[in-house]
Order: sequence, then C-alpha cells, then structure tokens
Amino acid sequence: MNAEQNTALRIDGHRLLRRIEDLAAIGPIEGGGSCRLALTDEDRAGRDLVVTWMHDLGLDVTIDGIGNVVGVRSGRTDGPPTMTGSHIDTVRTGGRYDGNLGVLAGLEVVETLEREGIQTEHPVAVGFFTDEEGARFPPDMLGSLVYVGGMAVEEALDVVGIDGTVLGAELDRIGYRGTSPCPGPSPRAFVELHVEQGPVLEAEGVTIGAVTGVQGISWTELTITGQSNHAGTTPMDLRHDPGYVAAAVVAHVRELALRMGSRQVGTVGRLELHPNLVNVVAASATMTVDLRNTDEALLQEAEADLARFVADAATVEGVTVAERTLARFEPVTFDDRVVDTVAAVASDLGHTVRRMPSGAGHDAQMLARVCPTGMVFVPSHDGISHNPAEHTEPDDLVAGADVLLQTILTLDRMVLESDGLDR
Ligand code: HGY
Ligand code: MN
Ligand code: MN
Repeated sequence: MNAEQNTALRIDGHRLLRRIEDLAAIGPIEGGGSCRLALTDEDRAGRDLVVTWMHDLGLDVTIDGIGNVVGVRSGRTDGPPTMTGSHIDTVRTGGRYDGNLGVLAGLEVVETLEREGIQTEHPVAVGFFTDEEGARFPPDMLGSLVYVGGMAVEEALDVVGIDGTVLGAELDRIGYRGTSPCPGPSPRAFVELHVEQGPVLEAEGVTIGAVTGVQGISWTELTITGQSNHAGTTPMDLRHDPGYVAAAVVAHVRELALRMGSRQVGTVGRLELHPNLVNVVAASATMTVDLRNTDEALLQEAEADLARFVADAATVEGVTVAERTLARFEPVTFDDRVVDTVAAVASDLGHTVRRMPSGAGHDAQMLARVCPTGMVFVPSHDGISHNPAEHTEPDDLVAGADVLLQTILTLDRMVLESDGLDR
C-alpha cells in the first residue's frame, strides 16, 4: 500500500469504544468512572487485560524494572520505534478516558496496520507507563520519568505511598516488576493521544488539539505540627493550632493564584488533620499544594510566595512546618515537527484543530527529554476530568485515534535524528 492509500486508512471505531468500556469495567466506581490507583489489585487487572490484547496482536511485549509495559510491532528496518502510549492507572475518582484512550488508541493503530497488512519502515511501539497519576506514589509521571532516565529506578522503588506502602513491594505484589532495563530504549519519536481535561476545545467547537507543550508542575507536602489540646478548655491566645494554619494556607493558595492571574493555578487537594476529632485541637495537619504555570519564572515566584506565607503563619501561630517536594517539573515545549504533523494530519482529515498547551501533566512531557514528541487532544465535555463524569463524544474519540494513526504513519516516513544510527 503506498503513502497515498495509507492516508485513507481509518481505525475501527467500534472496537476502540468497546475496549474503552471493557477497561473501564475494571475498578468501576459510581458515575461510570474507574478507580485503579497505581499498583493496586485493580491496576494489576487492568494491566493484565491490556497485556493480553498486546499479545493477541502479536506484539513483542517487555516489562521493565518499574513496571512500564511496551509492545513492539516490527518494521521493515530495525532500530528505535515510533512510539505511542499513555497510562492506565487512575486517580481514585478517575474517568474512563484519562490515559486509557491513548493506550487503547495505540492498540487500534497496530490492529489497523495488521488488518491492512501494512509494514511500516520503522517498528511501532505502544506502551503504558507505571503510576502516571502519582496520586498514590508521587511524583506523577513516575514510570515515564524512570523510563527516560530522569529518576533512578532504585529511588523510585523506595517511594513510600500516601497509604504507607512501598512502591517496590507493591510492584512485586502485583507481579509487574519486569527485567527489562531502566532507563528504557529511546524511541525515534513519541506521540500521545489524550483527552484535553480542560474546557478549551469544546468551548471553541474544535475537535483536535495539537499540543505545543506542558506547563510546569510543583507539588509540595506540608506537615504542620502544633499542640493538641482540649477544644473547650484552651483559651484562643494559648493555642498552637495546625488546623488553623492549614486553613490559612488553603485560602492563601487561592488568593495567590488569583492575584498572579494569567495561567497560574493552585490547588490543595489533600488535607488531613490528626487526630481529626470534633473536640480536639489538632496535633498535626498534613496537606499538599499543587502549583502550575506555563512560565517557569512565574512558577518559582508562586513557590516563593507560598513559602513566605507558610513561614510567617507558622511563626505567628507557634507551630512548626516540615516541607517535602513531591514533584517538580519545568514547563516542556514539544518538537515543532511533531506538533506540525498533528496539526496537518488533523486538517487533512477534515477536522478543526488548534494549537494549545496542556494544563495537565503527561508521560509525553518525559519522553520529550529523549526524542521528538507531541500530543493529540480531543475535547472533554465541560472540561471535566479526574471525575467519574469525565466524557468525550465517541466521534471525537475516534477522530483522535485516526489522527494518531495518520500522525504515526507520517512520522514513519520522516527522517529523524535517530534513524540509521547503529544501535
Ligand atoms: O497531575 C497531572 O496533571 C496528571 O494527571 N498526572
Ligand atoms: Mn492522564
Ligand atoms: Mn490524570
């Protein structure tokens, strides 16, 4: 089949939608979403299902030392593959498309090439990375960060989760500590399909996002320690109340983000008091602050502002604060050749398309460290995600997968840096 005939190729939308349903049925939660926190039994079951599909497609499946799973379809030549993929772990209140769409659309790409008997010039790889969400074991994008050599696998295996478990032990428990080396082999190019998880595409009536990059991410855990005391007998001027400081930090994060404006966002997603009882002034408060900005200097400014506020509030209340960085990634810009290809393919397929940055973190931002990388977005209804109500129209899901297919075929015909290198 020649390149022109290839452009007529389309994925099997019904099979894609069916597989999304099949995967969503693992770890189901009320409202139609899924809970498959990284390295839980539900994550294992999801992994087992996708690995079965990979084997059914005849892919050469490898599992590395942090549990990343990659299936490779051979090309006419050997060497680094054109790679796609994403993640299948979810947050506790996950939707059915976040991550899953990118992995299952990747399988669709392979199945379409198989169905049509197309041999690509280069191998094609489809992968899912461990613990992209970072909600149980921070940081987020942990598996892909290890894959590209941004974090030593030994360090990652020692990460302690929010539930007190150790990542390596949980990886062993679910049977997904593989033998393939970390870091993994760099692909020749990487492109990830993902739901936008924001309101822009739907609001503008655009079907495809050609993603230009990912904003910077800063996750900090604060452990505030005060003096536990009786709620009734302790005069207000004698209190050292970590709960009060935590509440002040929550209010300050909102005020800081609004004051900085532009693309600054700030979130306190986790807040736990101990002993968390109605008649006890808390002994301690543990909380997380998620700050993001597309501009690194502004993100640093937001971090410094937060640190000053926390220090001042702690001094006034007479409490101590221990700070721990859970994740810190600078903004990432994707490769113009991949971004341009996504935009051109989308237009050629007759879809409306706009370039845009990503508000959410993605495995692609890690792969961008080692190869030309880009992403394809499809609209999220009402911009909702990390919520079981997450929804994307079936036609948009299929459109995204067709753009992914044609982008991979276009990249396959391109000459890229790693082509022809003796590996
Ligand atoms: O945190 C994020 O943006 C991603 O969902 N892991
Ligand atoms: Mn995701
Ligand atoms: Mn997510």
